[in-house]
Amino acid sequence: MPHVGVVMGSKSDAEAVQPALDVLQSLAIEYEVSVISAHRTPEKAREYGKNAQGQGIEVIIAAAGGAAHLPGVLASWTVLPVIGIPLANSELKGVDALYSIVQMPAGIPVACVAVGSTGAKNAAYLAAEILGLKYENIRKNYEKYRSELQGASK
Ligand code: RP5
Repeated sequence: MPHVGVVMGSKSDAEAVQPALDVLQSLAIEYEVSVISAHRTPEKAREYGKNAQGQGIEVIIAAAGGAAHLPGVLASWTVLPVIGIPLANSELKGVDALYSIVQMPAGIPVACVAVGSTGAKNAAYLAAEILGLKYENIRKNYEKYRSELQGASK
C-alpha cells in the first residue's frame, strides 16, 4: 500500500517531479502518482484530498507551477501533511509558484521546498523523515543515505 501520494497539476509537470519519485524509490518508499489540476479538475482535487487518508496515504507531495494552488487546495481537504513543490514552468520561472505555496495563510499549513528538481528531491527526503518516525525500515534507509553523504565530497 502506498505511503506517499504524489500529485502533479499537469502531465507537463512529470519531468520536473521525476527526481522525487527517484528518491522515494531509492529509499524503498511506496508511492502512487496522480495528475490532478486544482482549477481544471477541482472535484477530483476535493475527492483526492478527502479520500487520501482512508486509502492509507500518510504524506502528500503536491507539485504545481504558475499560481500553484494545488498543494493548498489538497491541504484544505485533509489533515495529512502536504509538501508542496513549486515548479518553474511559467514566465516567472517558479517565483509565482514559490510565493503561492510558501505563503499559505495561517491555519492550513503546506511545507514548501525549493523550486524545481532540488525541491522535488527534498520533498521526498522530507517525506522519508516524516514516515521514518513510524516505519523503522524507512528510517534506516534514510539514515544510511545521510551517513553516505558524510563521506561524499563535491
Ligand atoms: C499548473 O499549471 C500545472 O501544475 C502546470 O505546472 C501548469 C501548466 O499546466 P499545463 O497548461 O501545461 O497543463 O496547474
